Formats: sequence, C-alpha cells, structure tokens
Amino acid sequence: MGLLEQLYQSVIDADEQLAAELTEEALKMHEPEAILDRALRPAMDMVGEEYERGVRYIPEMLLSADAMKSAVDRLRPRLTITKVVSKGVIVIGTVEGDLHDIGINLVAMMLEGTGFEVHRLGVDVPADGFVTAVREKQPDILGMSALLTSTMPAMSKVIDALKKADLRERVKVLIGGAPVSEEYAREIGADGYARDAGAAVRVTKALLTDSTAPFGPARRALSETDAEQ
Ligand code: B1M
Repeated sequence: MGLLEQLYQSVIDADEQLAAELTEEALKMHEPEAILDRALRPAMDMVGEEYERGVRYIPEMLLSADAMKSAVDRLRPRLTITKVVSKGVIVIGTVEGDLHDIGINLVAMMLEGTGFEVHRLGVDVPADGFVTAVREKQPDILGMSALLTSTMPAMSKVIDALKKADLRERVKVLIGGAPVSEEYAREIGADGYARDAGAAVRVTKALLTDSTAPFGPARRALSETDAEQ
C-alpha cells in the first residue's frame, strides 16, 4: 500500500496518531494540497458515504474527524509558510446550527497562508454574530460555510441581517461548503462562491480586485472558474 493510501486508511480507521505520522512522512515527498486532495478529502468522503449507508455511526465519524484534524494540523505550517503583509481582512465562520469546521478551517489556513488577516468566528454562528463581527472588524470579505442542506438558509438570513444593519454594501460575501453551489450563491445575493479552499483564495483575490463589487460587476468573480481566468 502506498503512503497516501495508508494515510487515507488511517483517517477511515480513526487512528489519530498514525494519521499525524503518515502526514509528516507524506510531506517529505508531496505538496500539502496533493495530500489533501489524494488522501484526506477522499477519506472524509468515504466516512460520509459509510455514515449514509448506515455502516458507520456519529461517534465513529467524529473520531475520523479527529484523525483528519491531526493530519491537517501537520499541514498547517506548510500552508501558512508564505505569510506576508496582510492583503485584506476576512471574517469567517460556520453558520447557525452547523458544527462542521474542518473545511472552513482549511479555507482559513489557506487564506492566512496567502497573506490575508483572518478572524475565525467558529461554528454555529448566529446571524447577529456575523453582523457584530463585520461592524467590529470591518473586514473586506465575510466568509460563511454550511455543510448541511438544512443550514444553508442561514446564509441568506445573514445577508438579510447585513442589509438591515446597513452593512451589506461595506463587505463582500463569500460562501462555500459541500451542499452549496454557485447557483445558490447567486440566488441569495452572495458575491462569491468557492468549491474548495484553493478556489476560496482565488475568488477572494478576484473579489478584492474588483473595486465596484458587491452587486453588479462582483458577479464576474462569483465562481472559481471565472476567478481563474
Ligand atoms: Co456530518 N454530515 N453531520 N459530521 N459530516 C456530512 C456533511 C454529511 C454529508 C454526511 C453524509 O450523510 N454523507 C451529512 C449532511 C447531509 C446534508 O445535509 N446534505 C452530515 C450529517 C447528516 C450530520 C449530522 C446531522 C448527523 C446527525 O447528527 N444525525 C450532524 C450534524 C451536526 C451539526 O452540524 N449540527 C453531523 C455531525 C458531524 C460530526 C460532528 C460527527 C463531524 C464534524 C466534525 C467537525 O467538523 N469538527 C461530521 C463529519 C466529519 C462529516 C463528513 C463525514 C466530513 C466533513 C468534512 O470535514 N469534510 C461529511 C461528509 C462529507 O463531507 N463527505 C458530513 C472534509 C472537508 C475538508 O471538506 O467540509 O466539504 P468540506 O470543506 C471543503 C469545501 O466544502 C469548501 O472548502 C473546504 C476545503 O476544501 N468549503 C468552503 C467549506 N466551507 C467553505 C467556505 C468558503 C469556501 C469554501 O468560503 C467562506
């Protein structure tokens, strides 16, 4: 079994220590992004599939998440090594009712690694928590994550709350998470959507270089495909 395959298996087996060790080993020959894409993400996908099929239960899913986190912790120094002067301020969090934070933490790490100042609000953040953070930190971008179909509408509530607080035009809104789509982002009036952490960096950069966003031309930066051009 190859190293990345062993790492994939260690996350599925929820072996936290082995996952950390194998990640250290893998970093000697692979880029962190490759480790994420070829071992860690697929392992969590498999864990989710097994949960859906009823062959894995929540406590096991949680233990695999811990193994994934210990692996991601080993990647962190390599993902943030290029940190330079702040390119912009971002406030980021998982919406109300949602406790998933592995993906958003990766997004935060990648943004920090590219030189952005990131304020993490954590999980289960109510709409007024986002609004307060926008008022206090005055970020360029507000990032929201949702992993559950049932918590996606909370993103729309945050945008409504920003409008009510007269803050919507002061910040650009980026959303992401497995069930979220570009179509949904357009539907709720977000400025950007990113499929993964790499795309989040590209879309963030695109949103910040478009001085007339949000609303009109910001839509050009809505998807990572657009942002890549
Ligand atoms: Co949950 N869970 N979970 N879970 N869980 C999913 C999401 C699920 C798809 C599993 C399944 O059924 N196949 C399913 C959701 C179904 C749905 O609604 N569509 C599900 C469910 C049902 C639940 C519970 C309801 C189970 C229950 O209690 N009955 C419950 C809900 C708890 C709650 O939130 N209120 C629950 C609980 C949990 C755990 C606590 C056990 C644990 C989370 C631990 C943690 O995060 N600290 C957990 C886990 C681990 C998962 C899976 C297996 C893995 C998620 C993950 O970390 N993926 C997940 C199945 C899956 O995703 N395949 C599942 C790896 C991560 C790197 O990817 O999070 O997608 P991801 O992030 C990516 C992109 O989405 C994107 O970039 C990230 C990095 O590339 N992205 C952004 C994310 N946020 C972004 C923001 C951006 C831009 C990009 O801009 C701001």
